[in-house]
Amino acid sequence: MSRFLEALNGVRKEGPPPVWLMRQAGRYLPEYQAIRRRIPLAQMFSTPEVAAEVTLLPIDILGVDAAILFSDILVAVEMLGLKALYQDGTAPRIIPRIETPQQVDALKQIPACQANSYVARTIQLLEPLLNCPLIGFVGGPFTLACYCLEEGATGAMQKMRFWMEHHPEALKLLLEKLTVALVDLAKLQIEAGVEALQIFDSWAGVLPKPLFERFALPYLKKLTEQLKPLGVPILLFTRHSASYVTELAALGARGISLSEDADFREIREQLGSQVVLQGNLSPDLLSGPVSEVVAATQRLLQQMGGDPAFIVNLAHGVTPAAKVECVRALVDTVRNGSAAAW
Ligand code: 1CP
Repeated sequence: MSRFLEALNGVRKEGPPPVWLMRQAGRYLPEYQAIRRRIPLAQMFSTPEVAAEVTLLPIDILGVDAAILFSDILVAVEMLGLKALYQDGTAPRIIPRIETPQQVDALKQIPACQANSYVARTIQLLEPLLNCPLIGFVGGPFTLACYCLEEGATGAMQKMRFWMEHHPEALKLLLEKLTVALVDLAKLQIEAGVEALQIFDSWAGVLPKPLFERFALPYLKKLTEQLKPLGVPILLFTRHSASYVTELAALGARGISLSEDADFREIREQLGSQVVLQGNLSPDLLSGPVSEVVAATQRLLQQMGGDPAFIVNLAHGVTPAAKVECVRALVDTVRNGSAAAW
């Protein structure tokens, strides 16, 4: 079994922990930029040959332990009859933007095999080409709702806050419809062959607790509950996850991706040995000196390197400002770092 799947099953015994990075195939890679100059982003996601090629880049260049499907959380809105518009330099936007409760009523529920069939085709193309596990992913219902309502999603969530106060029922219907779509898209990926699935509910963790419990958690719960019986391990990611580890762990997913403020030892003690923990190096390290990347990675390994259910990752995605030599140093340090850590 691969190191990544061993850690996901909590049974890794010897050798270094597995490492992969959120946004490991992105603009920091010159090879990615070369493809991106030729092909618009939406077309990269929806052309299986291109999406498969981009998925493989970090495997070939960095030698990480798992591949993550090259797609985006926003492709799921196609199942509601909407489209994601990716523009350089700003957050992606959904068109048409949802401005009224009537628009929520009118949203379609198109099956994933119709609206997002290219996702399944990409996974099938990758199967014979990969020598490591493939991670599939979907966004969380709350995060996708943010993109549907905002003019460009930001942590400020101005429109979302308005809907929470003035149209809570219509917002809940939007979250329900998104949940149905996301379950379907996750199932499509699992049926096509992904070996793990990460749910990115990025903006949920930004909410204060009462709103998190009302508008994010119930839908995340529905999503995980419907996916768990399919037998593929699920990892949960949200910004500031350290504040919500108890709630996230109660959902019963296999693991939690932790934010920078997390204290691994404390959380391991609190949650017990069963939950897989993933994280949590700062993405900012990757645009600084290599020596700091090595030092921070070694500190993390000293703390968690011997934990059988630990996966090295960042606290958030690799940024376009990351230097390839820093990303490589992180992966190499995990591979070859001080053997004293395990
Ligand atoms: O390598 C990988 O990790 C796989 C591909 C991947 C993933 C997992 C992409 C490709 N997007 C995502 C998830 C995603 N997309 C999230 C969740 C994680 C997170 O919080 O970052 C979110 C919120 C999005 C939405 C999105 N799509 C953004 C963020 C904007 C914001 O509001 O902060 C952006 C910039 C995109 C476009 C996009 N998707 C993926 C990439 C590599 C890019 C940038 C592409 C480019 O500019 O060339």
